[in-house]
Amino acid sequence: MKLCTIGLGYIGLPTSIMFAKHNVEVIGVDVRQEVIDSLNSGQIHIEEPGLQEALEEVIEKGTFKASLKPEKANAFIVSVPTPNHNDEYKSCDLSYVVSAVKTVLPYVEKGNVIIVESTIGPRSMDDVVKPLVEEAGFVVGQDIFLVHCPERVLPGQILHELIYNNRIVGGITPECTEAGAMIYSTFVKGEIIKTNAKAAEMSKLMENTFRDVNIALANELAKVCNELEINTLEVINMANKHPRVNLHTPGPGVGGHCLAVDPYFIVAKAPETAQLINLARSINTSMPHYVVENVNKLMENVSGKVVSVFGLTYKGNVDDIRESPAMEIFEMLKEQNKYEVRAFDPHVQLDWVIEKMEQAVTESDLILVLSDHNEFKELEDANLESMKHKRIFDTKNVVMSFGNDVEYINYGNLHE
Ligand code: SAJ
Repeated sequence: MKLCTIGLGYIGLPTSIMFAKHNVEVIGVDVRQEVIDSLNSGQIHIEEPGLQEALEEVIEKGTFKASLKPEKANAFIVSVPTPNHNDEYKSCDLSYVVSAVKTVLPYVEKGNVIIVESTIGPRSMDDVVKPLVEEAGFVVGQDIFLVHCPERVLPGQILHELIYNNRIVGGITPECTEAGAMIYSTFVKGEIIKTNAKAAEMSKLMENTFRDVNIALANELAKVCNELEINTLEVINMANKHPRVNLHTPGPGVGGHCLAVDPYFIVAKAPETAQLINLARSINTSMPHYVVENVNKLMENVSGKVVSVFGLTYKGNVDDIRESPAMEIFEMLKEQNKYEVRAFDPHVQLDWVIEKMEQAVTESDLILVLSDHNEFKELEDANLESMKHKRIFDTKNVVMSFGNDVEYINYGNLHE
């Protein structure tokens, strides 16, 4: 089988490499020349455990090639970004998907399968993508098999989850579904769940919305507990011992290109009805302000001047700073013009990010932890002696050890 993938980002690249590992001939297409050059020379451009070795393996095998142009293939997978539109309800911007489908259509032949993996608003396949394929003169379900197969892998565990997660395959017709399922059976060991395109779209959105709403609940409870001088984290741990309770973890806000984006796709399609989903979004987007407010309080009572931000990424052990609440907090603190704000993140290579932890903490009045990187778990030997005020505000509850004379603050004891 020959496969042509469009979009070599956080999902498209691991997916392409996974097929190539399983002896499928893969042409990976991207519009960024530097990404093509880097991949063809055997170097990945994103951080994901195991991916570099996997790329080297498929280049060695000769089953993967990156290119600016698509080629004829048996199947095409579209894995491009779907940001929010800048409209009232932040609806799904399908322009990259539309453009990717239009790019491949000249290469498509009867019998081919077109799969959209990008997360899309409800009904996008039926109302937008299908008409594009029909306009090109194909009968969907007879000539061309059109499928939505949403990606549902967790950054940081992508290579494992690609194989072992269950996979939802939603065709425009049952024939399309069968064709899509056949393709993923190349490497998927989880269950392949067959459905229609609309249900597949909605399932992906429901999953991320479930998580976003639950995190909003945890964030709201953290604020309430803080107001009432109750240790939230202790209570969440206790409550979670109930057999049917699974409270999520409060944090500095919800980031990434999924949870902070996808729930709006539902809201935009049913704004009158999707009240809770919309409210959850606004609770989560309020968290960076809440963190900044509390930093100001903490700094006020030591007359501090230097804040050392630990972690800029949207979550731990990844290098992704897209839609990152940590970045938002960092910017907000800087804009206030009250403190010298330093950024330290071992996963982010930018020239204004401090490389050495010692340098980031010297003369500092507060370490503000915003991402749960493994490197932040043990700060015992981090030379915190050089800090002016030895204090840590850990919004991710990740720091496990920090030395005796350090004041440690998290959402549990923020009120004290
Ligand atoms: N977060 C919290 N508290 C929690 C859990 C997460 O504040 O209890 C925050 C994280 O710090 C981060 C954000 O939420 O800022 C999202 O992180 P995440 O680990 O929950 O999820 P993502 O965005 O990395 O990946 C999600 C996953 N979806 C679900 O778990 C339902 C993944 O399976 C999807 O494939 C991915 O979205 C996607 O691409 O849509």
